[in-house]
Amino acid sequence: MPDYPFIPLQTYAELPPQEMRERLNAFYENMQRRRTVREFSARPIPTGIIEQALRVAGTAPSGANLQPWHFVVVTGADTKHKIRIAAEEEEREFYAHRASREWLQALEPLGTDTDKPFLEIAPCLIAVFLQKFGYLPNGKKVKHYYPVESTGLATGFLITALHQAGLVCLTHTPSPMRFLNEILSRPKSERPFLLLVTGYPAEDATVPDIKRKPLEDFVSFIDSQVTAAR
Ligand code: IYR
Repeated sequence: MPDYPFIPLQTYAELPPQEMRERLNAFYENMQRRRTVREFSARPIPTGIIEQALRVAGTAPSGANLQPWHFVVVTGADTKHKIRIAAEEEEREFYAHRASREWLQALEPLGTDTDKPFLEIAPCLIAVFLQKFGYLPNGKKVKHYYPVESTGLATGFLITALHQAGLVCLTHTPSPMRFLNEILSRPKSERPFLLLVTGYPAEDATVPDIKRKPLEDFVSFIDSQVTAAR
């Protein structure tokens, strides 16, 4: 393992409580506007935006800092077409046979089906791969720790960054999605994790009127210290 020197925490900046609140409120206001979108415009994404959003993804914490992820950015019509054909094939199998009745019922409010036109319409598909193993600069093979959690975190950072940039995305999970390894020439050791469809929403895009749980429904405070006013 590489031997790192320890350096002062120069990047940290404490905020006064009022600024904490203001910044966080503004961030929440922005984040609560994020919606998963399934109808995309074909408009291209301005230069450099995807790269910068991916840099944000790369700042996520990871097990033993091994950064067990790989992202493939797809913008070409031919590759998008191949992905659509393969994904729709899997989805036909999913909706007709693989999904349980219960699962299909859970998906009903979202109105999803086997047709995935967005895979060709959207200007950019980002395939996220998870690496169970990696290689050190000296070529030595190393096991990755918590690759699922780490890749999930990096993907969350990416979704947040794309939203921050004013783009929308769809967290698409054709299942199984091994076809992505073949189409995108990724090694077998990498597991396709998610296909992030991204771009601008279609002008007439609609989304289901679903609600997010209020705080009380997903958080419990055992000790009130964290919320103590000061
Ligand atoms: N992969 C399928 C089904 C699907 C599954 C879940 I969980 C969703 O939240 C949405 C869809 C599809 O993409 O249609």
